[in-house]
Amino acid sequence: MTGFDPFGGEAINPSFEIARALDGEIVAGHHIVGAMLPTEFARSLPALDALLRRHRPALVVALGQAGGRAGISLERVAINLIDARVPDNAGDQPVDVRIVENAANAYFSTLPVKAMLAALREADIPAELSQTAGGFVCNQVFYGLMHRLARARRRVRGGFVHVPYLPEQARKFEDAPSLPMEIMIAATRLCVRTALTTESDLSYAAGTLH
Ligand code: PCA
Repeated sequence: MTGFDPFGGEAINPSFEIARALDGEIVAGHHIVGAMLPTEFARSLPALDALLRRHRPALVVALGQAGGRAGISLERVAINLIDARVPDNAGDQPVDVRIVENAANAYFSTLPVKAMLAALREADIPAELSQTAGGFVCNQVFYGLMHRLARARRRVRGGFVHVPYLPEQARKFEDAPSLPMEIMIAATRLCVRTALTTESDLSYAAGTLH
C-alpha cells in the first residue's frame, strides 16, 4: 500500500497517513507494507519500482489525496497522459505528455471496484466509483503501476484509491468535504480485505484500452 507525501502547500497527506497506520497489519492472511511515494513526476515510479522489487506483493493498492471529493473514490481507469495543473514537489509541471511512450492509452484497475464499493456502502462509508484519477502524479503512479502489472509474469492485482481531505485540511476551504482519519483507515482496510477475498467481478476483466 502506498501513499504520497504532502503536496500543494499542505502539511499532511491523508493517503500516506493511512498507509503508515496500516503498515504491519495482517489482513486476510496478508501482511500489509505501507510506504510513501514522492509527489514528483520524476521520482514516483522509480520509488514504486524499488518497492515492487523488494516486497513482491500479492496486491497493490496505491492511495492519493483528492481534495474536494466527498467519499472514498475507487478509480477505474488510468490514462497514459500527464497534464499537471500545478507544479509537483520538485517544481515540475509537465503538460500534455505521455507517461510511457508507445504504450496503451489506458488501463483498467484490476481491483474488484464494484465489490469494494458495495462493502464500503454496507459499512456506511461514503464511497463512489471514479472514471478519472486526474492528470497529476496520482494518475501517473496508477498508470505506471498497471503497466508494470500487465507485463509481470505473476498475476498481481492492483489499482488506485483517492481519499478526501482530513477535517483539519478541509477547514481552510469553505465547504470542502472531508472524512475523519479513523474512517479512512477502516475504509482502506475494508478495500484490501475485499480485494484479497473477492475472486472476480466485471472489473477483473483486466486489460488495456487502445
Ligand atoms: N494526490 C495527487 C498527487 C499526490 C496526491 O496525494 C493527485 O491526485 O495526483
